[in-house]
Amino acid sequence: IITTEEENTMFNFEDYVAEKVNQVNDALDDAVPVNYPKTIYEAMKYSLMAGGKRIRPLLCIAACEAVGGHQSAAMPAACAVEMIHTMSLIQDDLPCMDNDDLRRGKPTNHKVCVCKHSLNPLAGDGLFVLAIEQMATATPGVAPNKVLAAVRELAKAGGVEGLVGGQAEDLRYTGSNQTVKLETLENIHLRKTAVLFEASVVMGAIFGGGSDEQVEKLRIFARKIGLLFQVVDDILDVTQSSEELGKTAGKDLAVDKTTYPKLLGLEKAMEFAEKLNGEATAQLTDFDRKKVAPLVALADYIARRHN
Ligand code: GRG
Repeated sequence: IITTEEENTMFNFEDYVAEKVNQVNDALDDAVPVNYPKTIYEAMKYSLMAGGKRIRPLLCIAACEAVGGHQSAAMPAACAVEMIHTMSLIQDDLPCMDNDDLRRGKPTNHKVCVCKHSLNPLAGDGLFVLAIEQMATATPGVAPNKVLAAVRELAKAGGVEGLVGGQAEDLRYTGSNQTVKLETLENIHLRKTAVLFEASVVMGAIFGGGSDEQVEKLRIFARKIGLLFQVVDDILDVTQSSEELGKTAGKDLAVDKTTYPKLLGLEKAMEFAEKLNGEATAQLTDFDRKKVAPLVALADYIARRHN
Protein backbone atom coordinates (compact mmCIF):
# COMPACT_ATOMS: atom_id res chain seq x y z
CA ILE A 1 0.00 0.00 0.00
CA ILE A 2 1.32 3.43 -0.97
CA THR A 3 0.72 6.20 1.56
CA THR A 4 -0.25 9.73 0.55
CA GLU A 5 3.14 10.97 1.62
CA GLU A 6 4.92 8.43 -0.59
CA GLU A 7 2.58 9.23 -3.45
CA ASN A 8 3.34 12.93 -3.10
CA THR A 9 7.08 12.35 -3.11
CA MET A 10 6.69 10.15 -6.21
CA PHE A 11 5.26 13.14 -8.07
CA ASN A 12 7.93 15.66 -8.96
CA PHE A 13 6.22 19.00 -9.49
CA GLU A 14 9.27 20.80 -10.97
CA ASP A 15 9.77 18.07 -13.59
CA TYR A 16 6.05 18.02 -14.36
CA VAL A 17 5.92 21.79 -14.87
CA ALA A 18 9.11 21.90 -16.95
CA GLU A 19 7.84 19.15 -19.26
CA LYS A 20 4.35 20.59 -19.70
CA VAL A 21 5.55 24.18 -20.15
CA ASN A 22 7.85 22.99 -22.96
CA GLN A 23 5.00 21.14 -24.63
CA VAL A 24 2.66 24.13 -24.28
CA ASN A 25 5.32 26.46 -25.70
CA ASP A 26 5.84 24.16 -28.69
CA ALA A 27 2.08 23.97 -29.32
CA LEU A 28 1.75 27.79 -29.06
CA ASP A 29 4.68 28.29 -31.40
CA ASP A 30 3.08 25.92 -33.94
CA ALA A 31 -0.32 27.59 -33.56
CA VAL A 32 1.00 30.98 -34.66
CA PRO A 33 2.93 30.67 -37.90
CA VAL A 34 4.63 33.70 -39.42
CA ASN A 35 2.68 34.31 -42.61
CA TYR A 36 1.89 37.38 -44.68
CA PRO A 37 1.75 40.13 -43.45
CA LYS A 38 4.69 39.28 -41.25
CA THR A 39 4.38 42.35 -39.02
CA ILE A 40 1.10 41.27 -37.43
CA TYR A 41 2.11 37.61 -36.98
CA GLU A 42 5.39 38.73 -35.42
CA ALA A 43 3.60 41.15 -33.09
CA MET A 44 1.27 38.35 -31.94
CA LYS A 45 4.13 35.92 -31.50
CA TYR A 46 6.30 38.45 -29.66
CA SER A 47 3.96 38.64 -26.67
CA LEU A 48 2.75 35.06 -26.79
CA MET A 49 6.25 33.63 -26.70
CA ALA A 50 7.72 36.23 -24.31
CA GLY A 51 7.71 33.86 -21.35
CA GLY A 52 5.06 33.72 -18.66
CA LYS A 53 4.38 31.01 -16.14
CA ARG A 54 1.74 29.28 -18.30
CA ILE A 55 -0.40 28.65 -15.23
CA ARG A 56 -3.67 28.60 -17.16
CA PRO A 57 -2.55 26.01 -19.76
CA LEU A 58 -1.04 23.92 -16.96
CA LEU A 59 -4.34 24.01 -15.09
CA CYS A 60 -6.21 23.05 -18.25
CA ILE A 61 -3.97 20.05 -18.88
CA ALA A 62 -3.92 18.99 -15.21
CA ALA A 63 -7.74 19.11 -15.06
CA CYS A 64 -7.95 16.97 -18.20
CA GLU A 65 -5.60 14.43 -16.63
CA ALA A 66 -7.45 14.58 -13.30
CA VAL A 67 -10.56 13.15 -14.96
CA GLY A 68 -8.56 10.50 -16.83
CA GLY A 69 -8.06 12.30 -20.14
CA HIS A 70 -4.87 12.59 -22.18
CA GLN A 71 -3.27 16.02 -22.44
CA SER A 72 -3.56 16.02 -26.24
CA ALA A 73 -7.34 16.43 -25.79
CA ALA A 74 -6.78 19.60 -23.77
CA MET A 75 -3.88 21.15 -25.68
CA PRO A 76 -5.95 23.28 -28.11
CA ALA A 77 -7.93 24.72 -25.18
CA ALA A 78 -4.70 25.19 -23.20
CA CYS A 79 -3.28 27.22 -26.09
CA ALA A 80 -6.53 29.14 -26.55
CA VAL A 81 -6.66 30.23 -22.93
CA GLU A 82 -3.04 31.40 -23.04
CA MET A 83 -3.83 33.40 -26.20
CA ILE A 84 -6.76 35.15 -24.50
CA HIS A 85 -4.64 35.78 -21.40
CA THR A 86 -1.78 37.22 -23.49
CA MET A 87 -4.21 39.34 -25.45
CA SER A 88 -5.56 40.79 -22.22
CA LEU A 89 -2.01 41.58 -21.05
CA ILE A 90 -1.21 43.38 -24.33
CA GLN A 91 -4.34 45.49 -23.88
CA ASP A 92 -3.73 46.08 -20.20
CA ASP A 93 -0.26 47.48 -20.99
CA LEU A 94 -1.43 49.92 -23.69
CA PRO A 95 -0.97 53.67 -23.12
CA CYS A 96 -4.76 54.08 -22.82
CA MET A 97 -4.79 51.57 -19.93
CA ASP A 98 -1.83 50.96 -17.59
CA ASN A 99 0.79 52.32 -20.00
CA ASP A 100 3.40 49.80 -18.92
CA ASP A 101 6.90 49.54 -20.38
CA LEU A 102 7.69 46.01 -19.28
CA ARG A 103 5.79 42.73 -19.34
CA ARG A 104 7.17 39.30 -18.60
CA GLY A 105 10.56 40.95 -18.12
CA LYS A 106 10.59 42.30 -21.68
CA PRO A 107 9.50 45.58 -23.30
CA THR A 108 5.73 45.61 -23.79
CA ASN A 109 4.13 44.93 -27.17
CA HIS A 110 3.52 48.62 -27.89
CA LYS A 111 7.14 49.50 -27.04
CA VAL A 112 8.53 46.97 -29.51
CA CYS A 113 5.98 46.51 -32.27
CA VAL A 114 5.72 50.20 -33.05
CA CYS A 115 5.18 51.12 -36.65
CA LYS A 116 3.32 53.70 -38.69
CA HIS A 117 -0.02 52.06 -37.93
CA SER A 118 -0.23 50.86 -34.37
CA LEU A 119 -0.41 47.09 -34.49
CA ASN A 120 -0.87 46.44 -30.82
CA PRO A 121 -4.66 46.31 -30.58
CA LEU A 122 -4.58 44.21 -33.77
CA ALA A 123 -2.04 41.80 -32.26
CA GLY A 124 -4.43 41.30 -29.35
CA ASP A 125 -7.42 40.92 -31.68
CA GLY A 126 -5.49 38.40 -33.77
CA LEU A 127 -4.75 36.28 -30.70
CA PHE A 128 -8.33 36.54 -29.50
CA VAL A 129 -9.85 35.28 -32.72
CA LEU A 130 -7.15 32.67 -33.21
CA ALA A 131 -8.05 31.30 -29.78
CA ILE A 132 -11.62 30.71 -30.89
CA GLU A 133 -10.41 29.12 -34.13
CA GLN A 134 -8.16 26.78 -32.13
CA MET A 135 -11.10 25.62 -30.08
CA ALA A 136 -13.34 25.08 -33.07
CA THR A 137 -10.97 23.27 -35.40
CA ALA A 138 -8.25 21.54 -33.44
CA THR A 139 -10.42 19.13 -31.51
CA PRO A 140 -10.89 16.07 -33.75
CA GLY A 141 -13.09 13.34 -32.34
CA VAL A 142 -14.59 15.49 -29.59
CA ALA A 143 -18.40 15.62 -29.51
CA PRO A 144 -19.67 18.98 -30.86
CA ASN A 145 -21.67 19.67 -27.69
CA LYS A 146 -18.44 19.51 -25.68
CA VAL A 147 -16.66 21.87 -28.05
CA LEU A 148 -19.62 24.26 -27.80
CA ALA A 149 -19.67 24.08 -24.01
CA ALA A 150 -15.93 24.80 -23.90
CA VAL A 151 -16.16 27.73 -26.34
CA ARG A 152 -18.94 29.17 -24.20
CA GLU A 153 -16.75 28.91 -21.08
CA LEU A 154 -13.89 30.71 -22.80
CA ALA A 155 -16.07 33.44 -24.30
CA LYS A 156 -17.75 34.04 -20.95
CA ALA A 157 -14.41 34.29 -19.20
CA GLY A 158 -13.10 36.81 -21.72
CA GLY A 159 -16.26 38.91 -21.85
CA VAL A 160 -18.13 41.28 -19.56
CA GLU A 161 -18.67 38.60 -16.91
CA GLY A 162 -14.93 38.06 -16.87
CA LEU A 163 -11.88 39.97 -18.09
CA VAL A 164 -13.65 42.86 -19.85
CA GLY A 165 -16.06 43.52 -16.97
CA GLY A 166 -13.31 43.12 -14.35
CA GLN A 167 -11.01 45.51 -16.17
CA ALA A 168 -13.82 48.04 -16.62
CA GLU A 169 -14.61 47.93 -12.92
CA ASP A 170 -10.92 48.17 -12.02
CA LEU A 171 -10.48 51.22 -14.27
CA ARG A 172 -13.48 52.89 -12.63
CA TYR A 173 -11.52 53.06 -9.38
CA THR A 174 -8.05 53.68 -10.82
CA GLY A 175 -6.81 57.14 -9.92
CA SER A 176 -10.01 57.97 -8.02
CA ASN A 177 -10.21 58.66 -4.30
CA GLN A 178 -13.15 56.30 -3.87
CA THR A 179 -12.68 53.64 -1.25
CA VAL A 180 -12.74 50.15 -2.72
CA LYS A 181 -14.86 47.88 -0.55
CA LEU A 182 -13.87 44.27 0.10
CA GLU A 183 -16.85 43.09 -1.96
CA THR A 184 -15.73 45.21 -4.93
CA LEU A 185 -12.12 44.06 -4.65
CA GLU A 186 -13.25 40.45 -4.65
CA ASN A 187 -15.51 41.04 -7.64
CA ILE A 188 -12.65 42.60 -9.63
CA HIS A 189 -10.29 39.73 -8.80
CA LEU A 190 -12.89 37.11 -9.57
CA ARG A 191 -13.51 38.63 -12.99
CA LYS A 192 -9.96 39.58 -13.89
CA THR A 193 -8.30 36.39 -12.69
CA ALA A 194 -10.51 33.66 -11.25
CA VAL A 195 -12.93 33.38 -14.15
CA LEU A 196 -10.13 32.57 -16.62
CA PHE A 197 -8.66 30.02 -14.20
CA GLU A 198 -12.17 28.56 -14.03
CA ALA A 199 -12.49 28.39 -17.82
CA SER A 200 -9.05 26.74 -18.08
CA VAL A 201 -9.93 24.00 -15.62
CA VAL A 202 -13.50 23.47 -16.82
CA MET A 203 -12.39 23.21 -20.46
CA GLY A 204 -9.68 20.72 -19.50
CA ALA A 205 -12.21 18.64 -17.58
CA ILE A 206 -14.74 18.74 -20.44
CA PHE A 207 -12.16 17.66 -23.04
CA GLY A 208 -10.81 15.02 -20.66
CA GLY A 209 -14.27 13.41 -20.50
CA GLY A 210 -15.17 14.42 -16.94
CA SER A 211 -18.69 13.89 -15.60
CA ASP A 212 -20.91 16.90 -14.88
CA GLU A 213 -20.29 16.40 -11.18
CA GLN A 214 -16.50 16.35 -11.67
CA VAL A 215 -16.64 19.44 -13.88
CA GLU A 216 -18.62 21.36 -11.24
CA LYS A 217 -16.23 20.36 -8.43
CA LEU A 218 -13.29 21.43 -10.54
CA ARG A 219 -15.07 24.70 -11.35
CA ILE A 220 -15.30 25.58 -7.65
CA PHE A 221 -11.69 24.47 -7.13
CA ALA A 222 -10.51 26.78 -9.94
CA ARG A 223 -12.50 29.79 -8.77
CA LYS A 224 -11.04 29.46 -5.29
CA ILE A 225 -7.44 29.15 -6.50
CA GLY A 226 -8.00 32.04 -8.93
CA LEU A 227 -8.97 34.28 -6.04
CA LEU A 228 -6.17 32.76 -3.97
CA PHE A 229 -3.72 33.77 -6.73
CA GLN A 230 -4.73 37.41 -6.28
CA VAL A 231 -4.79 37.35 -2.48
CA VAL A 232 -1.25 35.94 -2.54
CA ASP A 233 -0.28 38.61 -5.08
CA ASP A 234 -1.53 41.29 -2.69
CA ILE A 235 0.31 39.70 0.23
CA LEU A 236 3.51 39.56 -1.82
CA ASP A 237 3.04 43.25 -2.69
CA VAL A 238 3.19 44.07 1.01
CA THR A 239 5.86 41.62 2.10
CA GLN A 240 8.11 42.25 -0.88
CA SER A 241 7.55 46.01 -0.67
CA SER A 242 8.64 46.01 2.96
CA GLU A 243 11.74 43.98 2.03
CA GLU A 244 12.40 46.56 -0.69
CA LEU A 245 11.72 49.38 1.75
CA GLY A 246 14.68 48.25 3.79
CA LYS A 247 16.86 48.48 0.68
CA THR A 248 15.45 51.62 -0.94
CA ALA A 249 15.09 53.84 2.11
CA GLY A 250 11.43 54.65 2.30
CA LYS A 251 10.15 54.04 -1.25
CA ASP A 252 6.71 52.50 -0.87
CA LEU A 253 6.14 50.29 -3.89
CA ALA A 254 2.46 49.56 -3.34
CA VAL A 255 1.15 52.83 -2.16
CA ASP A 256 -2.10 53.50 -4.05
CA LYS A 257 -3.56 50.06 -4.66
CA THR A 258 -6.36 48.59 -2.62
CA THR A 259 -5.26 45.15 -1.52
CA TYR A 260 -6.47 42.41 0.81
CA PRO A 261 -3.80 43.25 3.42
CA LYS A 262 -4.91 46.92 3.29
CA LEU A 263 -8.55 46.02 3.87
CA LEU A 264 -8.12 43.04 6.20
CA GLY A 265 -4.64 43.45 7.67
CA LEU A 266 -1.76 41.16 6.73
CA GLU A 267 -2.55 38.40 9.21
CA LYS A 268 -6.22 38.11 8.24
CA ALA A 269 -5.28 38.22 4.55
CA MET A 270 -2.94 35.29 5.14
CA GLU A 271 -5.69 33.42 6.98
CA PHE A 272 -8.05 34.08 4.08
CA ALA A 273 -5.47 32.67 1.67
CA GLU A 274 -5.16 29.49 3.76
CA LYS A 275 -8.96 29.20 3.90
CA LEU A 276 -9.26 29.49 0.11
CA ASN A 277 -6.55 26.88 -0.40
CA GLY A 278 -8.29 24.48 1.99
CA GLU A 279 -11.69 25.01 0.37
CA ALA A 280 -10.18 24.52 -3.08
CA THR A 281 -8.38 21.27 -2.35
CA ALA A 282 -11.44 19.95 -0.46
CA GLN A 283 -13.16 19.80 -3.87
CA LEU A 284 -10.63 17.21 -5.01
CA THR A 285 -11.15 14.55 -2.35
CA ASP A 286 -13.34 12.31 -4.53
CA PHE A 287 -10.85 12.23 -7.41
CA ASP A 288 -8.21 9.58 -8.04
CA ARG A 289 -5.34 10.75 -5.80
CA LYS A 290 -2.61 10.02 -8.29
CA LYS A 291 -4.38 11.64 -11.24
CA VAL A 292 -5.23 14.76 -9.27
CA ALA A 293 -1.70 15.21 -7.83
CA PRO A 294 -0.69 17.87 -10.43
CA LEU A 295 -3.76 19.99 -9.62
CA VAL A 296 -3.08 19.71 -5.88
CA ALA A 297 0.54 20.71 -6.49
CA LEU A 298 -0.51 23.66 -8.66
CA ALA A 299 -2.84 24.92 -5.92
CA ASP A 300 -0.01 24.56 -3.44
CA TYR A 301 2.35 26.43 -5.75
CA ILE A 302 -0.19 29.26 -6.10
CA ALA A 303 -0.58 29.45 -2.32
CA ARG A 304 3.14 29.42 -1.58
CA ARG A 305 4.68 31.23 -4.56
CA HIS A 306 7.17 34.03 -4.05
CA ASN A 307 6.78 35.84 -7.39
C1 GRG B 1 -10.21 39.39 -23.28
C2 GRG B 1 -11.73 40.69 -24.82
C3 GRG B 1 -10.72 40.69 -23.76
C4 GRG B 1 -10.32 41.89 -23.23
C5 GRG B 1 -9.31 42.09 -22.18
C6 GRG B 1 -7.50 44.41 -20.77
C7 GRG B 1 -8.50 43.43 -20.32
C8 GRG B 1 -9.69 43.16 -21.18
C9 GRG B 1 -8.37 42.76 -19.17
C10 GRG B 1 -7.18 42.89 -18.28
C11 GRG B 1 -7.13 41.71 -17.42
C12 GRG B 1 -5.86 41.58 -16.62
C13 GRG B 1 -4.64 42.36 -16.97
C14 GRG B 1 -5.87 40.75 -15.61
C15 GRG B 1 -4.68 40.44 -14.77
C16 GRG B 1 -4.59 38.96 -14.66
C17 GRG B 1 -3.30 38.48 -14.09
C18 GRG B 1 -3.38 37.82 -12.77
C19 GRG B 1 -2.15 38.63 -14.75
C20 GRG B 1 -0.88 38.02 -14.36
O1 GRG B 1 -0.96 36.65 -14.64
P1 GRG B 1 0.30 35.71 -14.55
O2 GRG B 1 1.05 36.00 -13.27
O3 GRG B 1 1.18 36.25 -15.76
O4 GRG B 1 -0.13 34.31 -14.77
P2 GRG B 1 2.17 35.44 -16.71
O5 GRG B 1 2.99 36.52 -17.37
O6 GRG B 1 3.02 34.53 -15.86
O7 GRG B 1 1.34 34.71 -17.71
